[in-house]
Formats: sequence, C-alpha cells, structure tokens
Amino acid sequence: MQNTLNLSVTGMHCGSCVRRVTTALEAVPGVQVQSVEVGLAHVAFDPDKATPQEIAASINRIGFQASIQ
Ligand code: 9UX
Repeated sequence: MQNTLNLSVTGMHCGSCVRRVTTALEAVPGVQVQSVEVGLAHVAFDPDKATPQEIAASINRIGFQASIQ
C-alpha cells in the first residue's frame, strides 16, 4: 500500500538543494521520491515503514524546514 505526501520546504534556493533533499528522502525506508523542486517535494510511501513526520524530519535534519501539506 502506498500513500502520497506533499511537503512544502523552505530554505531551498537552487538545484544543489534539490539534490540534497532528494538524497535525504531516498534514504528513508519505504519512501519513493516522485518529484522534488525548489520549495516542494512529492513522495509516495509505505505507511507500514514510514510516517509523514519521519519523512519531514529527514528534510529538517539537513537544515531545511519541511511542512506537511
Ligand atoms: Mo543552493 Mo541549497 O546555493 O542548501 S545549495 S541554496
């Protein structure tokens, strides 16, 4: 079962940020990155493996501020 999650992300300003956020999200078990652009991330995830809060935390941990939409 896959759920989807949209996150708004502040602190992103360039393509390097996009790569950093993508890498952080891909490291979370159960998460599949659908798209990341400056300010926004869209992922699919297995709710048995990850929670929206954990997914947001993976972004916050590297210095951005993610908000669950
Ligand atoms: Mo771009 Mo992002 O100059 O963490 S790398 S703003």
